Amino acid sequence: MKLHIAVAQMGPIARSDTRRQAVARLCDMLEDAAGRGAKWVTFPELALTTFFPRWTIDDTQELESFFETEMPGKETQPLFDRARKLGVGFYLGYAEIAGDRRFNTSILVDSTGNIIGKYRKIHIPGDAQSQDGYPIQHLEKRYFEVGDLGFPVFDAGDTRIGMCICNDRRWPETYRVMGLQAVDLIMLGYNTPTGYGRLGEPRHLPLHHNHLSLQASAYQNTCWIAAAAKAGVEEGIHMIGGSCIVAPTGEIAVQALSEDDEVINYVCDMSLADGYRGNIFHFERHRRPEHYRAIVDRVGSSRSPF
Ligand code: ING
Repeated sequence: MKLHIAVAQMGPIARSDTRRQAVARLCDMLEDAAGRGAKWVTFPELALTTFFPRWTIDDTQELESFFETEMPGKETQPLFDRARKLGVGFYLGYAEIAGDRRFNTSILVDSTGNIIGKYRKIHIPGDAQSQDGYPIQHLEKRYFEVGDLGFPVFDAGDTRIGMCICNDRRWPETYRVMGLQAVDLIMLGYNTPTGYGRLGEPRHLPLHHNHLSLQASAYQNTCWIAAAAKAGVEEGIHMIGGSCIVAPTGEIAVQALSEDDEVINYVCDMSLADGYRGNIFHFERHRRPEHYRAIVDRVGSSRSPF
């Protein structure tokens, strides 16, 4: 079975940009992707606003201006309408207010404009307070709760589609929980700055770690991965691009070249996973959960035996 998918990478969104401007860019890329024949489009994490967790924001009104209280809302409805007109489904990342709770959220919208799945980011990176000595801050723990929906997998026709968000993609547990639900395609968005923390790591490594995580996970869980960056220098801070579509072989099928709005697409042969699922990664035949207890029983590492 062939599935034609696209990834819509975004360039920077300025703090002063309106949702209307961001949605117009998303609609343009949706048109581009549909024009190429894609049936699914993956947009980035927090695709409607600038990556606001880079700042300490004390003003409640300003902070809440970065969140959506309804989805679709007045300003996002045009994206749903365009998707329905084009007959294309999409993944969209945004900041969600649900009652008195706040999440870093993504939704899966089918080609009729219906929301068929929701995910709330579980691995919330960074800090709750600004860190002395850090050249840039990463304050998602200040603004988002841990997601409460688990890692669900949704049926979209014959394809089982899962989602995650940014830092989730660095943790093998994210993919294995979905792999154990027979996921075929994982969509994810990310905003990944270079130069975070005291790491002072060489500038090429964030991009390397991005692809390393995605390629290993696609291979080890016999699934396709569609990963969309928000990229470029956004409010003075550089974020990696490297959006890509990764095959169950672990190979990058196509990747973005720019750090701007850029659509990439690929016709995925969904049977490519079969050879791996039937042999080397036949979970039922080869996995030994009785020896994996530490993964569930422990949070941090410890020198003591189990
Ligand atoms: N961004 C980052 C990511 O995991 C991060 C968090 C920042 C990790 C800087 C390492 C260095 O790609 C999000 N939004 O999770």
